[in-house]
Amino acid sequence: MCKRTILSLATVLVSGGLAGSVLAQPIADDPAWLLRRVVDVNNAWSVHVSWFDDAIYVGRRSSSDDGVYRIELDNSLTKIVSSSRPAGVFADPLDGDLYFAEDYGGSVFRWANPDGPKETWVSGWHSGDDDPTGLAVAPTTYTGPMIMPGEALMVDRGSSSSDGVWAFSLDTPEDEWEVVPNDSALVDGVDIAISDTDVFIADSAASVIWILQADGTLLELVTSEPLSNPCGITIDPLSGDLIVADAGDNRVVRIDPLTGQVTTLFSGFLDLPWVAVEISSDGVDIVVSDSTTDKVYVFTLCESDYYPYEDCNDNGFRDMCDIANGTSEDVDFNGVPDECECVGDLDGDNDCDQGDLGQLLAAYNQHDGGDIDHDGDTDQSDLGILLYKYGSVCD
Ligand SMILES: [Ca+2]
Ligand SMILES: [Ca+2]
Ligand SMILES: [Ca+2]
Ligand SMILES: [Ca+2]
Repeated sequence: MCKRTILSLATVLVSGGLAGSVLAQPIADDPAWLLRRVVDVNNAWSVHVSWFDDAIYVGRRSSSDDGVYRIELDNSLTKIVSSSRPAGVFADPLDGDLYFAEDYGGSVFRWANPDGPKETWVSGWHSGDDDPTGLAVAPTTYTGPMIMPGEALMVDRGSSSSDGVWAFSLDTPEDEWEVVPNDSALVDGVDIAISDTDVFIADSAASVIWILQADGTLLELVTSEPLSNPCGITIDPLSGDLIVADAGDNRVVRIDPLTGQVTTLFSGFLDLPWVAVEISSDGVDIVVSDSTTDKVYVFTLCESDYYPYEDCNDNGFRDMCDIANGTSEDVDFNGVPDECECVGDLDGDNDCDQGDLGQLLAAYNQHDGGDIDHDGDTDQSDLGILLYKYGSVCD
């Protein structure tokens, strides 16, 4: 099946789950990706995917229930900690402690994983008003300028006062030092990302991605096309590319940091806030928040180039996408496309026939000897699957 067909199926699938919604859905312009999950989050603001345990966090802002929330697998929200208008959020990849910025109050806080409490981690950066916004931690493999692996950076957007970039320790509170001073080229830095070799800053008002230099100055990343209000930035761990939320054009783009080549990944958002985009440690999930649709979107990498062992039917797409978009059936709900297994073959002779039916009926309401749908019992649902597959012979 061609990529275009897969994409349109995916669009139908996601739209179908949102019947009655009057708000437009974003789309994956890049056919390697699929919009897999849509989560309702009132006043969704900054997002983060923990590299400690893969949990998705979202800051809710300008609501009566501001705070940092975890999005559970069933799309429900668990409030982790109250926070007044949270900006950037990240989890320490080594222990899962949460750090989050409050730009109005001017401090960065820590919530020790898993039970807290909320404690002021760094306050009083500049003299006067501070506006900490985006946060990032240097990976253990970091060899770039200004900080050491495991140390963090904060970009202060300044608003009407001093701006800049500050480093801080994740081990010791109130241990911060200035990295980019107020008189730099920064206009309105709102998010920051750290690769193995470089630090990148999304400057929304300047419409520029800056690269931090070893002397604390900033070099513009020249891009193949203009950006319009870059408000979120993260780094694809698979390719090393920058993933940037470009709020002016309501899209998320991929940027090659070596060539500046820009390609659109996703588009059709309504309002991308600060720190609107993050990526999982395995590079297969990109999470995007939209503060007008009140949604968090999870896009999943479907092309199997980086994960060929997740493509049992060898069609070039990860099997979870084949199942999600309807390319493959998974009537036994085991996450494996049914063409890759022999569904209903209880007696192991590579078909689904009378022998299997007999085994199922012998186990019916007794034990799990006929449990085809993997829910621990042998019942009507298993019988239905067997009858659906009855007569099939596997390769
Ligand atoms: Ca596949
Ligand atoms: Ca299956
Ligand atoms: Ca059989
Ligand atoms: Ca069952």
